[in-house]
Amino acid sequence: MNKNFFRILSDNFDKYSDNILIEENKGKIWTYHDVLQLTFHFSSFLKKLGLKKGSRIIIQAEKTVYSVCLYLSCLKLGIIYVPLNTAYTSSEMAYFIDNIDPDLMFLSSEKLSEHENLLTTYEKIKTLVLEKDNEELIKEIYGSKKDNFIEELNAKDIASIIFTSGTTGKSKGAMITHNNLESNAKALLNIWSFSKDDILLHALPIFHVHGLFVALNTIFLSGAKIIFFEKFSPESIIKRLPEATVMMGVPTYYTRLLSKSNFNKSTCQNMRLFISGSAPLTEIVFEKFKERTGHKILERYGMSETGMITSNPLEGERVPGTVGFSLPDIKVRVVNELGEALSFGDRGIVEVKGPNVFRGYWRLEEKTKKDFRSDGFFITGDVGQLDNEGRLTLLGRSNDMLISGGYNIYPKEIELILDEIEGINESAVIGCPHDDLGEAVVAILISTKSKNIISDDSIEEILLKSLAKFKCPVRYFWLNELPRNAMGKVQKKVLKDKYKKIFKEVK
Ligand code: MLC
Repeated sequence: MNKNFFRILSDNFDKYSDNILIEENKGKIWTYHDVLQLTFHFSSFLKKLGLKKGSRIIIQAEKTVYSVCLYLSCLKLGIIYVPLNTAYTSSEMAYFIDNIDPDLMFLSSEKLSEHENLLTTYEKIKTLVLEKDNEELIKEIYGSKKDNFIEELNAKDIASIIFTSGTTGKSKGAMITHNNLESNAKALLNIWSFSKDDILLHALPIFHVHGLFVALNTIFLSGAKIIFFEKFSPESIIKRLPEATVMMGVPTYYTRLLSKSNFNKSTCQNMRLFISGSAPLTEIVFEKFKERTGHKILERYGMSETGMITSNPLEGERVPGTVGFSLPDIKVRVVNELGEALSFGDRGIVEVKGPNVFRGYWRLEEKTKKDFRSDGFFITGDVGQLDNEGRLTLLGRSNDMLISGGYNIYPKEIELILDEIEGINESAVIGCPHDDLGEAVVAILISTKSKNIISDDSIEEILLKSLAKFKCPVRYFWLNELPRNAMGKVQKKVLKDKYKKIFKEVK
C-alpha cells in the first residue's frame, strides 16, 4: 500500500474542498480546493525541472501559501523538503548546501542578494525566487499542466530534513519520514480534538517542526481554517483573536500578548485552546494567562527528531511546569546513564520510541547510532522525571543547549567563532533567564590583553558575518578566568548561577 502521507491529505482536501483553508492576514483567501490545485500545478512544474522521488529541495524564503504548496508538492512527489531559517547567513547556508547537495533551491529575493557571492560557488544548482511578488514564476507554475499523480512510497521514505543545532557546533539534519508525519498529525488531531469548525491563528515560522508539521499537518487533516500571519506580532494577533478558536505558539508569544492591556477575556471569547511548545512555559506565565483570560495554556513537548512526544490533556488537569502524557503509541521512559529505566519520581534522561521517531541524522551514521539505544529508544538529551500516572516533567538538559525565543542554540557554535577573534583568549556561552525570550544568549569572555579590550560592537560585527542574529549574545562579560572543575572542564553551572539575574526584568 502507498504510504505517501500526501494520499490522505489529498483525500481530505477533496472532502473539504469548499472550506477555507488559509486566510492570509490582510490578504487572499484560499480554499482547500485552491491549495490542492496549486499543488498540482506546482508538482508538474517541479517535474518539468527534472525533480523526482529522492531529489532534495532547499527553501529559505518568506512565509507564503506558495511555500506551503511547495511543501505539499514535495510530499506528493517523494521529494525531500529542506526548509531553512530565514535568519541564516551565507556562511551558515554554505554548510547546509554542502551537506544536503540539493537539486533545486528556492530563496526570497532578499536572501538571493544576500547570498549573491556564495551562490557563485554553486552555479550548477538551479535557484529560483519564491515570493508573492515574483509574478513571473507564479505564472509559470500556474501555467504548468495540473498533475495529480501521487508517488508510491513506503513508510520510511524521507519527507523532510529538518536541521537542528548540535553539541559539536555543527547542525545535524533530522530525516523525517512520511510515517513520522502521518502518525503525529493523526495523534494531534485526535488528542486536541481539531474539527472543521476550528480557526487556528498561525503566526509561527514554517521552517521548523512547530509551525510546519504540528500546525499545518494537523489542520490539513481536520478541514479547519488557518489565519496565516507572515510573522508574530501581538497587535495583529489581538485583532484577529475574537474570531479564532485555537492558537499555537512558543512561550514568548504568550508573554508578549500579556504585555498588551487590550488582551483580555473578551478578545478570547471564541477561543477553546492555547497551545504552547518549543520552550519551557513558566508557571508565572501560565498563572498570569489564566488570570487574564480564564484559559489554562496547554503545554506539550516535542523536538525536531521526534515531532510531538507528550501533551497536557485537553480534558483533565493541565499542570503547569509539566508537559503531560505520552501521545498514543509513543513510549516515554526516564533512564540513568546506562540506559536503565528509573522509578517514578527519579530524575534521568528522557528517551522515546514510537512511530514519531525520526529515521536518523542525514549522512551521520555514527551520530545516529550513538543517539539510539539497541532497543530502538531515541536518547533525547532532555532531563526529566515521570510521576506514577505517567505525567512527564522536564528539568533541564544533559548538554549545554539553550532555547531563546523558541530556537534551540548550542553554545559551542558561538564559542568556536568567539575563540578565533583577536583579543579573545577563550569564551563560554550560556543562556540566562529572560522574561521575553525565555533564555537570552550571554557570552563570558577572557581577554588576551589587560587593556584595550575589544568592544561588544566589534565582536558582534564579526559574529554577524557568520551567525544568524538570534544566536549572537545580547550581553558580554569579561572575567580573568573561567571557573573549571578538577578535570579542567568549564563549569557552566557556576556561570549560570553568577549571571542568572542580569536581565532586570526577571523577577
Ligand atoms: C530575534 N532576535 C533575537 C532573538 N530573536 N535576538 C536575540 N535573541 C533572540 N532569540 C532579534 C532579531 O535578529 C532582530 O534583530 C530582532 O530581534 C527582531 O527580529 P524578529 O525575528 O522580528 O524577532 P521577533 O519578532 O522579536 O521574534 C521573536 C519571536 C520569533 C520569538 C517572535 O523568533 C519566533 O517566532 N520564534 C518561534 C520559533 C519557533 O518556531 N520555534 C519552533 C522550533 S521547533 P534586528 O537587529 O534585525 O532587528 C521545536 C520543536 C517543538 O522546537 O517542540 O516545537
